[in-house]
Formats: sequence, structure tokens, C-alpha cells
Amino acid sequence: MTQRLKALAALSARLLVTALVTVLPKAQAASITAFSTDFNVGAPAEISGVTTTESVQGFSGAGNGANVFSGSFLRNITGGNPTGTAGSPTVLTLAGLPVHTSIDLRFLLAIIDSWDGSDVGSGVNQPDYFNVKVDGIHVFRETIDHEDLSVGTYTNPAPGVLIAWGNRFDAGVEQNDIGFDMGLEPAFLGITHTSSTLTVEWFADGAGWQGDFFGTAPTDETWAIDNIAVVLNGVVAGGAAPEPTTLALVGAALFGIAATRRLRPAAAIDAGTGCCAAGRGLAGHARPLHRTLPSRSRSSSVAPT
Ligand SMILES: [Ca+2]
Ligand SMILES: [Ca+2]
Ligand SMILES: [Ca+2]
Ligand SMILES: [Ca+2]
Repeated sequence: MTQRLKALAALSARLLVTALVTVLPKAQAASITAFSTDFNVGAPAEISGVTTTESVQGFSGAGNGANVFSGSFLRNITGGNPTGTAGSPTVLTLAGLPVHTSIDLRFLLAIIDSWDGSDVGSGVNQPDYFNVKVDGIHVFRETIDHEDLSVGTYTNPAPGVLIAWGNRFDAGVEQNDIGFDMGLEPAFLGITHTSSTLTVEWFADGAGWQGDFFGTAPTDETWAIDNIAVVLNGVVAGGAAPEPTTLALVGAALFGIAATRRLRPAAAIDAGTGCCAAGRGLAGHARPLHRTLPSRSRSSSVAPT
């Protein structure tokens, strides 16, 4: 591209953002997608830490509407050797965000193979926690049982969250896998956030975390994420201008303004405990049962390892 064309493209991006922000009525806040990735061509530059991508295998097509696992996802197999060693995080870092009042964090989550949950029997190889931190503070920390969710703290996903169940990955290893659409999980909706920078960390840990325990394929218990999107809520006309480096990104995002209406009250991070959003702590859940998993005996030939 010639210098003249590059300059023209940059000018167009600036005019687009200016025009779209300007047309928003002063009192009307909008929601915009500030970042998204499907990992189908690898991890973008905004992702650091563990960035390995690979085929979604049998998770392909699982999801809600067009928001489905496809192509590749980012898979994190770290930690667990020896058992209890925390996994290394996968990190998303954004900067130059326009003024906003909260964020929605959307992603598809694959819980792969023998996650042992917590609080059952002898507690061998437990607990296994899946964690998400926003700017260093937990918004999600739950133990997950890969067989039927029955012995973890995450036993009762909200409607639509559960999108896959069965041996979807490493099918040669008889271990059940579970998929979640975390874009519908209340813990990730309306997270209070106003900074122009954002850091999100995904990682696994816990005294029973085995991760890449064997040091070779197949791994013991791993996780993967696909279709990440960060939605900024409460973006208003007259807010601080984005950094030049994010103009094109935000401009593209504004094309997709959905004027998302807030369906749920804003979640709150408990500064005292550092955990968790929207009342989802480690205690039991009071919500009625939403999930519809097939019944499954835990005494099957596929004992958690
Ligand atoms: Ca993908
Ligand atoms: Ca295990
Ligand atoms: Ca474990
Ligand atoms: Ca599996």
C-alpha cells in the first residue's frame, strides 16, 4: 500500500470513529465490541502467556447460534506436574479503551478430560479450579467436575451456558469433556470497569491440578477458549478519544454496535475476598437447576485420574 493510501485509510478510520461517536445522543450510552478473536489464524498480539492454538476437534459446532467452537481454539495444558502446580495464565491486554462504565467478557470454554471438581470421596487429585481475573481480581473461581458437574462448585450453569457434553476431545482417551458459553454466565456480564486499560487472565490451579501431569499426550486435564469478545458498556459521545493505535479496532467494532441492552444488574467484585462476581462464590448455588446433563454413573470404568 502506498503512503498516500495508508494515510487515506488512517484518515477514514478517524472520520468513521468521530462520525459514529458524534451521532450518539449525549445521554444515550452504547455498547461496543472493543476486541474479539476466534483464534482460527493463531492468537493475536493482544494475547500473551500461553498462546498455543490447535484444532477444536469434536467441539466443532457446539455453541449458541453463530457463536460456536470452530477451526482452532487456544488450549492451555500447563501446570500439574507435580500435582498441584498452578497452570500458567493466558492473558489478554488491551489499552486505549474509550470511556465506559462496565464490560461484558464473552468466551467459549472447553473443559477437557479428567477435571476432578472438589469435595467428593477421598478428595484425591482435588480440587481443580478454573479462574478468570480482571485487572488482577477474581471474577470467576470455580471447581468443575468433567463427568457431570456434580462434585464441583460449578454445578448449575445459567440457561444456555452448557453447550457441549461428551468425549469431544482426545476421543481415544475415554474422558468426558464439557463446553460452556461463558458469554451467558452472569459472572462475566456487567463487570464494573472504567479504566482505559484492561487485563484478563485465564488459568487453572488447585491442590489437585494435574494439567500436563504425564508430560506427554494425552494430557490429564486441560482447558481451551474460543471466540473471545470484550464488550464495553456505557460508551457515550464525548468520551475520551481512543488511542490512535486502537482507532481502527474501535472503528471496526462500531460497525457492529448492537446497542446491547443490559439484561442483568452489574456484577460486583468483592474487594475484601477478591472473589467473585454476581454472588458466585465457592458456596453452594441457590438457583434452580438449569442444566440438562444425561445421568451418568460416577462408578463407570472411566475413573477420574
Ligand atoms: Ca475458533
Ligand atoms: Ca484428573
Ligand atoms: Ca485434578
Ligand atoms: Ca476427552
